[in-house]
Amino acid sequence: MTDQETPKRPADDAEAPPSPEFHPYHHPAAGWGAAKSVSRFLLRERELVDGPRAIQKMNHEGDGFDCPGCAWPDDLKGLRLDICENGVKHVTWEMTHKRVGPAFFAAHTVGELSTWSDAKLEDQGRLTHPMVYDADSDTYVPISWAKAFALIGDTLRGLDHPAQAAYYTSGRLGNEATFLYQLMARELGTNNLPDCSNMCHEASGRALQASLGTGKGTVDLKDWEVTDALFIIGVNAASNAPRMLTALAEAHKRGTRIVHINPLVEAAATRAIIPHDFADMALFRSTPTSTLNLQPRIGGDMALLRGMAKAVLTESDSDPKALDREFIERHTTGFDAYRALCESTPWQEIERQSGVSRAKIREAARIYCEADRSIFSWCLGLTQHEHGVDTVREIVNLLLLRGNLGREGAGPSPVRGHSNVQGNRTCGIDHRPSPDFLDRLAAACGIDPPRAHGLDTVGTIEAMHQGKVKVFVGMGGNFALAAPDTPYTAEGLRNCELTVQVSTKLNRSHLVHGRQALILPCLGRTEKDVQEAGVQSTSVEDSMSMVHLSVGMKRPASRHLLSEPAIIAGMARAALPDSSTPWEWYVEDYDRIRDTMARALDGFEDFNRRVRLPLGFRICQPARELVFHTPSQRAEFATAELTDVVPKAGMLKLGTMRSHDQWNTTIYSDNDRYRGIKNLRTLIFMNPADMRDRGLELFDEVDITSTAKDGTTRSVYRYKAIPYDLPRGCATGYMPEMNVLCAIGDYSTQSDQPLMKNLNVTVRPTGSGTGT
Ligand SMILES: Nc1nc2c(c(=O)[nH]1)N[C@H]1C(S)=C(S)[C@@H](COP(=O)(O)OP(=O)(O)OC[C@H]3O[C@@H](n4cnc5c(=O)[nH]c(N)nc54)[C@H](O)[C@@H]3O)O[C@H]1N2
Ligand SMILES: Nc1nc2c(c(=O)[nH]1)N[C@H]1C(S)=C(S)[C@@H](COP(=O)(O)OP(=O)(O)OC[C@H]3O[C@@H](n4cnc5c(=O)[nH]c(N)nc54)[C@H](O)[C@@H]3O)O[C@H]1N2
Ligand SMILES: [Mo]
Repeated sequence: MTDQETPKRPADDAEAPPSPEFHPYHHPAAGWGAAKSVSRFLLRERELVDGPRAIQKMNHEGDGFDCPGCAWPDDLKGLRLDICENGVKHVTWEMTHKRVGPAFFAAHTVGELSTWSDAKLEDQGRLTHPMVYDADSDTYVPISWAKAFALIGDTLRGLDHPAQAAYYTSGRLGNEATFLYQLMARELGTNNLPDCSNMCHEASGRALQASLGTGKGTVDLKDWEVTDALFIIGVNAASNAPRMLTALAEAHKRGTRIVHINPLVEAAATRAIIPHDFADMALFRSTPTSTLNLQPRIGGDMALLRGMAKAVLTESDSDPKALDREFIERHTTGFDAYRALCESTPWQEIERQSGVSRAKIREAARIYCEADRSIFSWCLGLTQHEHGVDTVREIVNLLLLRGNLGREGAGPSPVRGHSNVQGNRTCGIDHRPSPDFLDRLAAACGIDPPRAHGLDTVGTIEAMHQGKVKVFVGMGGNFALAAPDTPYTAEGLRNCELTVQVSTKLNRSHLVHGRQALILPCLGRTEKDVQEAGVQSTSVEDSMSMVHLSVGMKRPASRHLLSEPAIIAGMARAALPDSSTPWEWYVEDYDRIRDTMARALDGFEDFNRRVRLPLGFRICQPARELVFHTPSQRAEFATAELTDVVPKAGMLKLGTMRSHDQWNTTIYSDNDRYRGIKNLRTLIFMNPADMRDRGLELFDEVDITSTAKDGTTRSVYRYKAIPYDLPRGCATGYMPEMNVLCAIGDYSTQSDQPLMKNLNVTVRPTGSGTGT
C-alpha cells in the first residue's frame, strides 16, 4: 500500500492544523459524550460492522476476549456490556482494516518514515509480514520467519555473555507467552527482563512487599461493592480506568463516601453517567462520584497521608475506637515508632509539604474514622516519584491504624496499567526474581536459571549506551518513546547490534533501531489463534488478581502473523538448538504450557481446570488472610521522614500524564475531552497565578527547561500555556512528548522508577531570555 492509498487522519490533509481550543468541561463523565466519541471512532476506522460485534464479546466469561486496554477487573455479575469508551477505541484500533505490508515499506525509507508523526505511523494499520532492515536501501524488506529466527539465534549465540541481551515486555503479553519468554531468557542465562512495570507500579510492588509481604493489592471488586469509604489517589479514572466510574457511581448511590486526592480535579471526581444503565443514559441522569476533593501539590501526597494519620491518632485520644488496637497488637510491628513520628511531625510542615490545609486533611481523616471499612486505591500520581515507595507504605500505615486489612470491604487496591502487567510479574517477568521462584522454575523446567539480578528499563538503556547490552528484544510496546530521556534512549537503541520488535502496529521503535533490525508482526488479542490442537486461549490477570481466559474471535489481520508464544518458541529454538525444553510442543497446545506453569508458579495449582471456571480464579493473597511474608511475619509500619517536595523559587514541579484520547504512546487524536482541550498536545497546564507571574495568557507559547539531579538541563520549545485549576508551583503536560524532559539519571532511589511525575522545570515565554 502506498502513502497515497493510505487513509489519513484529517489533520494530515488540512493546509494548516486546526486551531487549538480550550473550553473547560462541565458535564458528567462517560454517558453520551463517550457514546458519541465511540461511534465517531468506529466510523473513522471503518468498523461499523465488525466493531460492534466484537464489542459484544469483550470481557465476557467463557466465549469472549479480555479487553486489551486497562487492567480493571470484569464485572462479577457477567454484565453484558462491560465496556468503556476507551476500551472500544483500543479494540477498534487493533481491528482496523488498514495494513502495512512489504509494498508500504518499499515505498518509504526509514529516513522518510522518521519524519512522520507518531500518530501517523501507528495510523497506517496492522503490520502483516516479518521484515528485516536493509541498510543499503534504508528500507525494511520481507524476510521469512525461519530466516528471522536464524538471525536472532545466530546473534544471541555469538554474544560473549547472555547478559549482553535484554528482553523487554509491554504489559499486554498473555500469561502463557510471558512464561515462555522468561523461561527463554533464563535458559539463555540472564535475568535482563525490563518491563513497563519498571515505569509504572514498581514502587507499589516494593512498598506492599516491604509492608505486607505481597507485591499486590489485597481487595477485589466484591470489596469495592461493600466498602464504606473509598480514597482515590493520583489516578485519572475517567480516562485511564473508565470502568471504575461505574464502581464509583454505584458506591456513591449506596452511600459510600469517596475522597479524591489529586492536584487536578479530574472528571471522575465530579459526576458520572453509568454507561450501561439505560435509564440513566436516556434521562441524562448523572450520579455524583465524590464526597471530598483534596488537591495536594505534586509529590505532596505523603505529607497529606501523614497528616491524616496524625489526625487519626489525635482522634484516638478522645475516641478509643479511632484505632483498631487489637489488630495493631496482633498483626503489626513498629506502631510505637510510627506514632512517635506522626506526633513529632508538625502540622505546619505537613501543610507546607502537602499544600493542603490542616482543616481539609482533618476532614478526610474524619471520613476515614467514620468508615468501618475503607479502601485506598492509587495509580501513577503516587508512584512516579522519588519517594513513591514511602508514599505507598504510608497508605498501608493508615490502613493498619484502623485494621483495614484482611476483612471484607477494606484494604489496598492499586490500579494497574496495561491489561496484563500484573500477570507478567506473577508469571516471571522480574529482573530481581526471588530465590524461591527460581528454585521452583528450575525444578519444573529442568533449567539452571542465573541467580544474579538483571537489568530493568533504565539499567537496560544505560547498558545499551555503554555497549554492554547489544541485543534488544521488545515483546510489544514502544520502548523508544515510552522510556525516559528520548534522545538518550534512541542513542542506546542505535548502539545495539540487533533490535527485534514484536509488534502489531508501526511505531517509533521500528525506526530507532540497531545495526540489524527485525519487525515481527504478531496476532492481537482480538484475533483467533489456531495451533495444532485447535483454537487457543490465553490467560490474563487483572488488577485484583483474578486470572481468566481470553479467546480471540477475529480473522487475523494477515495470514503471515504468528502468535506471541509461537514467536518466542521460534526465537528460543534458534538460540538454544539443543534445549530440552519442548518449545514446539508447548506451542501446539497452550494447555501444555499451563500444566508446566501449574508446577512452576505459586498459586497456579490445577491451572487448566480453574482457569476455565466461570470468571476464572483468584490468586491467593496471603496478606488478605493476615499471613505476612515479611521478616517479622507481621504487617510492618514504615517510619520514613517527610522529604522536601516544595519547588525551588522560580521553578515548577511538572507531572507528565495521558490525555483522554491516547493509549500510552498511541495517540488517537489531539483532543482531551474531560480537560476541555481540542487540537493540542504540546501544552502545559499551569496555575493561573503562576502564569500571571510569567506574564502568560491562554495559548501563549513557552519554552520549558528541566533541571536533572546532576544539574544537566533539557528543553522543549513552543508549548502552549493553559490556565488550569491546580496548585501553585505545579504544572502538568502530556507523555510521551515530554519524556525528552525526563533525564535518564532521574529515577527513584527507592524503586528505580523514572521520575515522570516529578520534573523540576522553569517555564518562560518563548523568545524571552537565553533559554537553555
Ligand atoms: N485510555 C487509556 N487508559 C490507560 C492508559 C492510557 O494511556 N490510556 N494507560 C494504562 C497504563 S499503562 C497505566 S500505568 C494507567 C495510568 O493511569 P493514571 O495513573 O491515571 O495515568 P496518568 O495519566 O499518568 O495520570 C495520573 C494522574 O495522576 C495525577 N497526578 C500527577 N501528579 C500527582 C501527584 O503528585 N499526586 C497525585 N495524587 N496525583 C498526581 C494526574 O493529575 C493524573 O490525574 O492507565 C492505563 N489505562
Ligand atoms: N513521561 C512519561 N512516560 C511514561 C509514562 C508516564 O506516565 N510519563 N508512563 C509509563 C508507563 S506506566 C508505561 S506502561 C509505558 C508504556 O510503554 P509501552 O508498553 O512500551 O508502550 P505502548 O504505548 O503501550 O505500546 C504500544 C505498541 O504496542 C504494540 N502492541 C499493541 N498490541 C500488541 C500486542 O497485542 N502484542 C504485541 N506484541 N504488541 C502490541 C503496538 O505495536 C503499539 O505500537 O510508558 C511509560 N512512559
Ligand atoms: Mo503503565
